[in-house]
Amino acid sequence: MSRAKSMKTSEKKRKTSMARQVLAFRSGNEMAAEAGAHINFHVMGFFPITPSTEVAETLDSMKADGEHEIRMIAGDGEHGAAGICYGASVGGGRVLNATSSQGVLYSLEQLPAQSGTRFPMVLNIANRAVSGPLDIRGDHSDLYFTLNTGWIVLMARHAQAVYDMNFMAVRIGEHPEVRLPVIVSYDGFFTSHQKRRVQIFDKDDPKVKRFLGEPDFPYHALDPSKPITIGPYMNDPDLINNKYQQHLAMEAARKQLPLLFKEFAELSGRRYDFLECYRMRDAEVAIFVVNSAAETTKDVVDKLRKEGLKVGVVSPTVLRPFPVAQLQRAMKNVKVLMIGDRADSFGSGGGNMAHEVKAALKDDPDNRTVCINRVYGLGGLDFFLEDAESWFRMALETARTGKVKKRFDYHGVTPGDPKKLMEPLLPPITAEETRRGLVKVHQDPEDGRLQVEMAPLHQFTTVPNRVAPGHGACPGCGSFSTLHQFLMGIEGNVVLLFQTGCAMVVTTGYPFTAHRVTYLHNLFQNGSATLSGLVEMYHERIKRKELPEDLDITFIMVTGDGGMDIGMGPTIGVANRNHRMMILEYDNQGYMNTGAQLSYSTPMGHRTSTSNVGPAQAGKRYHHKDTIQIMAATHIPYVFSATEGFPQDLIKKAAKAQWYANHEGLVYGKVLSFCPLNWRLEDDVATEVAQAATDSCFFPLYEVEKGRTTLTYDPEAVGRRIKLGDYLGMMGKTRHLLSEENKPILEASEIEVERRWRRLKAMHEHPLL
Ligand SMILES: Cc1ncc(C[n+]2csc(CCOP(=O)(O)OP(=O)(O)O)c2C)c(N)n1
Ligand code: SF4
Ligand SMILES: [Mg+2]
Repeated sequence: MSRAKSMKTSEKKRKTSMARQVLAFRSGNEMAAEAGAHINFHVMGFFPITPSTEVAETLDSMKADGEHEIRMIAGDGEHGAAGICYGASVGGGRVLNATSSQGVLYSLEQLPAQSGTRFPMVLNIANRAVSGPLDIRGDHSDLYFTLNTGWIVLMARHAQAVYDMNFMAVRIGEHPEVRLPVIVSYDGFFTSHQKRRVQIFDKDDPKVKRFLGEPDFPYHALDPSKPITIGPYMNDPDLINNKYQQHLAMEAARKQLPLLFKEFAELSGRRYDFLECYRMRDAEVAIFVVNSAAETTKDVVDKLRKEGLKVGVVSPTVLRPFPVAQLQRAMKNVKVLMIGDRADSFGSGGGNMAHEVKAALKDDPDNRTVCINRVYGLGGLDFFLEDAESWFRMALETARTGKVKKRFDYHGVTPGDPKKLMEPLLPPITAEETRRGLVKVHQDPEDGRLQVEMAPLHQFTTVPNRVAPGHGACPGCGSFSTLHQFLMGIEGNVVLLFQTGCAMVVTTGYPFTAHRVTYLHNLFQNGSATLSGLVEMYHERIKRKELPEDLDITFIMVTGDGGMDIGMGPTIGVANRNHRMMILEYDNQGYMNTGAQLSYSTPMGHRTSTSNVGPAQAGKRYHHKDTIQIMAATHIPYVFSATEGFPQDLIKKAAKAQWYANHEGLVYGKVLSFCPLNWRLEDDVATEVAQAATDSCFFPLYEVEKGRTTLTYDPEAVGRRIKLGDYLGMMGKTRHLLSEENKPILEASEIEVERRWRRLKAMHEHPLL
């Protein structure tokens, strides 16, 4: 047979062993979801965080359309989501998760437990900068934290690779000699959100199923005939052996990956290797960069090659196990290597990639490559062609002169002007401006409860708003009207702490702030603990006479309903310690800031981006969390609910809240907060909708003062009770619940609302309940 004919035959053979594929146009997140749906993982535990949220959203929407069977479980935070994933994986099935940034850090503790007990799963990380300050764009500071967790780390430079790596992640993780969990890491926004032309396997092609095989766990927690102990207490001398076995598993992965890459190439026609080397064969100067920046750098290589310059790019496809031998081979002729790090390892004199690459080259006695390291692109700062070119020119100059000007530096830093001082655009609100005597609070000497005398409502319009106008909230957003109404009832100095959410994000885009009083943001879930620390410092410094005794500050944490999911633990801690502060939750029934995912306060049947409506699903599956009752059960002095539909009631409760927070301890209040964007209705109907929520008894107005429950408005007593359906019919997100097919959901919601309402009425009537 001629050589040409034999090549044709092997090409044909290769093609016939390939799975059928279709051309599509998808982003990296969508590709992670496509792969997830095809693999049909048993369970996905997740928690929304930009820029990875879309993976769960897309899968949820596919689930609503009946396209896969993955059991989708929304965690209470990433720590919970990672726990759900771990629990599911010890059950012997396939498990998926996706997260970014703080989500990686908040689940970090779970990752070594997963790898240390050798239960495989797949975690997609759309890389994003870690706080603080909060930045939602991409760098590799989250990824670097995972490098010591014992997970295999696969890198996806583009959307196609995200898809491909998810299939390979299942296989390498479940290999009997490996049995390790796997991270698939891709750049936030650049890869997660940009759509590309991609290939997707035909779901009915049995070759893909054959490639994936069936999960075959040698042990799991769901076989009562073979009881096993998972996660025993283990000290020396065993732990070191456990870690050694993990090391051996990584080394086994190192051996198995090339075989897997080959097998995948036969299935898909796409070949991967540990390192992607672009025009490296004779390169004398090279750049080492991770993920999407490598794609940009390739264009610059082509340009410089036209000038006759011997340059190339190296980018790892696998970070764990680190491709040491491949790197040593790739650097054989390279005189100068510029290593780009999209995160710093502060104080170590370089980024993690620089240290690892240098360590790998040091072990090659023949290697003479000079390494330069630049930290670049932090917080999503773009890496342009010009940046890559300037690195090449610097490396070429080093190769020519043999002199390195600066081995380690930052690239893309803009020095500030120390003489330029920030002037506030609006003056601060002074305590005197807010002390207008419009509310008077007296304590009843008999039962210790409070009476509030209030001036007519119109007089409160004179109270200045502590949050300046011009912030970035949607028109009609209820969080600011309710917050302003609430603060009208609070006199004197206030310090505000916002947990992460819409209200936080839209008021403080650096260098601007809408806050005219002192404001603090820490993390999404840790606000109550943070504020309790500040409150105690305030009292301690007053006690030590470092601050004036009459400073009179009221401390208020503002949180969304999502913040009361992920932050429930620290909040209960603050309640148990009974710090003198208050927590105001604006409940807009979802994680609006990240694109309207379900929160535990989202009621049953409501449509969100992770509780979609389709032929196979009708919104959220379970009832809303009763946060007010949870907080009442902690026996703090004062708990209340309110809405902007009843402003007098809200302001009165604010005045009581201030008194209790300053005299007795923690106050918690929940205000129903209108979100026209995600509730899908006009932006000027907040009052009607809020009133309907209360009149349908879905959102009763009441307070629990020193353990005594009082309804502050009873729609039945004033003849205003309406049906739950009348309230739900007002909003686009719930209108589907009025259809004939969704009648059972509406009826279940009515029963639950009625049950909670009757219980409250009984508590109102009986002081001991
Ligand atoms: C540990 C962690 N997980 C996830 C996020 C992403 N995140 C920021 S705000 C938010 C939703 C906030 O919801 P909510 O508290 O209800 O406030 P809203 O946006 O609705 O105003 C999420 C999921 C984060 N910042 N940190
Ligand atoms: S999405 Fe909703 S909660 Fe967020 S700013 Fe817009 S209206 Fe307000
Ligand atoms: Mg919310």
